[in-house]
Amino acid sequence: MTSRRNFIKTTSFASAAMLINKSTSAKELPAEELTNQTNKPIVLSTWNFGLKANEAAWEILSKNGKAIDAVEAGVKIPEGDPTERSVGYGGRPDRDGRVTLDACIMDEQANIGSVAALEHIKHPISVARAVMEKTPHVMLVGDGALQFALSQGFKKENLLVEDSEKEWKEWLKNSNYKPIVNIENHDTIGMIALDANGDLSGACTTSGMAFKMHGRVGDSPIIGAGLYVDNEIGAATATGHGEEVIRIAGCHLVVELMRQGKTPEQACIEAVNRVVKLTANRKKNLKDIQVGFIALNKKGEYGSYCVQSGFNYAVHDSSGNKLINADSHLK
Ligand code: SD4
Repeated sequence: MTSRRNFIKTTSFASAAMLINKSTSAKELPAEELTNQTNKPIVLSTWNFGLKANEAAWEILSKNGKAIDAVEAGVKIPEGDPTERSVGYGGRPDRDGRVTLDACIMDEQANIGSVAALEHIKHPISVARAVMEKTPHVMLVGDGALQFALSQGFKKENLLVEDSEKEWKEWLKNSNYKPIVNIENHDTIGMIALDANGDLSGACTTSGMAFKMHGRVGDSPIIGAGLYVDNEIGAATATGHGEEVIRIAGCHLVVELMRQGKTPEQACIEAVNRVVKLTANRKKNLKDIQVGFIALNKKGEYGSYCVQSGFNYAVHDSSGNKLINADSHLK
């Protein structure tokens, strides 16, 4: 297999060893003992901006904080950054010039909350969390989600920044909706974490595909598609063309594959293979599609896979914070 995978194995073994006993080096421990250890805490998130997001999550995880608090704090970093043009404030608008946001969150007890097509609120992930904690429901959309957010004290703001507005006006000249693979790069942030207590949680937030139809909802706020957590098994999150992730109930599939004994990377590979197969069956061009998964299991082992090269993700554990290029089906 690739040297990257070996690198991953080496680093997770090394961190496991550090957790076992600070004065014992990895070499002194028998391999079976190392593999029985859990690499925790650990947090993974999609794309380059995952590095900064991981730092915020690590602040909480490294102090024995809860994974659910870590993932919310982590994804709020790109949400609040107007220069990140695919998440939260500063996100690209739909074809009507409206910034509509999708987000969801899931904790170790299978509590879930989600918002879709939410406008004017900078941190949709926190609204999703409020849906989870303060309503009898799991998902609120559009105006209802906005009304709920306002009732909870969230501030109504203009999220359309100048650069996004300019791009949208440029796009209007041809109004051709054809997302170009990896051009919408650095988009959705999906984050999954295992805390020091051994609990898993995840969060996912995005402004969705740029210039989508008004009202279009992608995979990111859909539990089971853009995110799934099973505290007995593992967690997964997705990025890329949401329609394709929804088609295979992607993240639920990845977690179920881990339940069947697959490693996180094997599970991501098999889920991507499903996308590849369905795309061929539907006689669509795979070159027009990007889907990437990242996954983490209960032992703190992780992996990823995507359709096209160019997808990366950030991992922070006790050995540090690093960016990893995901292996891809198309090279
Ligand atoms: C969506 N999955 O709305 C998101 C966008 C994304 O790479 O991740 N694009 O379909």
